[in-house]
Amino acid sequence: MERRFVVAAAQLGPVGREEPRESAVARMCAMMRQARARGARIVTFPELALTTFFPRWYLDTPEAVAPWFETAMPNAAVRPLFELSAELGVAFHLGYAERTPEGRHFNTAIFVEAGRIVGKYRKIHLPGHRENEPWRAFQHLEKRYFEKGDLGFPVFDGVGGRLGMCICNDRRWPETWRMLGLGGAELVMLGYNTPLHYPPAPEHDHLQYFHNDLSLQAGAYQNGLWVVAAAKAGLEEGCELIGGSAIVAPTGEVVARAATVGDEVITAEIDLDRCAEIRRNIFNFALHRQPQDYGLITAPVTPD
Ligand code: ING
Repeated sequence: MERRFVVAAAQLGPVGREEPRESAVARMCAMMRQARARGARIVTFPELALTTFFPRWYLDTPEAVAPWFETAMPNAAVRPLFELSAELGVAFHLGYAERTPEGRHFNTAIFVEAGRIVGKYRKIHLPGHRENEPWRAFQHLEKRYFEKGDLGFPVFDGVGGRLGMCICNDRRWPETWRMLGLGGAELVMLGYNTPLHYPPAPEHDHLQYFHNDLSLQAGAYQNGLWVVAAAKAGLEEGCELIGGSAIVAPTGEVVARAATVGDEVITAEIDLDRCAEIRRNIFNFALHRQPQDYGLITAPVTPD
């Protein structure tokens, strides 16, 4: 399969608390058509793309939490996206809240090609907190609603290359990118829901777009891989989420960027063989890495 092709990030504007999944899916189908019209072979949708970002609220009963999770994938609400993907020949990444048959809960992303799930990832770096913290303008209770992912950082074959995924906060951790790079990923897809306001350090609010770029560009450059990142953006249930969806080259250059905080498709032609410019030279892991000196990186976490 051709190693040069067009990729797309489909940024979603706000998804309201009462907005049915079918509505979010219809918006994503419209963007998949737009992406296809521009020749895209892959489209990346955001984290938790089917619903509003519910971890912003303290939900204190299982009955209040359950409606936010998918108990099957695909399911009736999402099937139109799978069918359109197969019809158009466009593969896609989708983030959603997963409840397993055993009753475990994960912040999950899948990669679908030709109507089949060929890759799955469960978020490992869960930000925020576990208990209600009323001092905050809004909560960030991912540690309450999700378990840490248990699938590692998979790298899998797709659209003629080696693909990987991560989710939102994962992008801030260099270990995420290095694991995917060591796994041979040439293209990493991710979604995010990032509030502009960060209650523990409001003096950093003005840096949220910068930190998004910094994380994506460093991850791409230091591991010689392409990055396609899609935001859920805009004023969602009173919480301003950043946009800044972007496509980043293995050199760290941003080659496409969203200009709005609404539904917006961005595209770029990428060449997977360009990863070699970095992976054969400056970040040639076999030649230059010194893992015997990095012991602290995988030492068990010691409480502060
Ligand atoms: N959201 C945010 C993120 O890591 C956050 C949480 C926001 C952390 C701002 C630090 C600063 O982008 C998710 N969903 O991880």
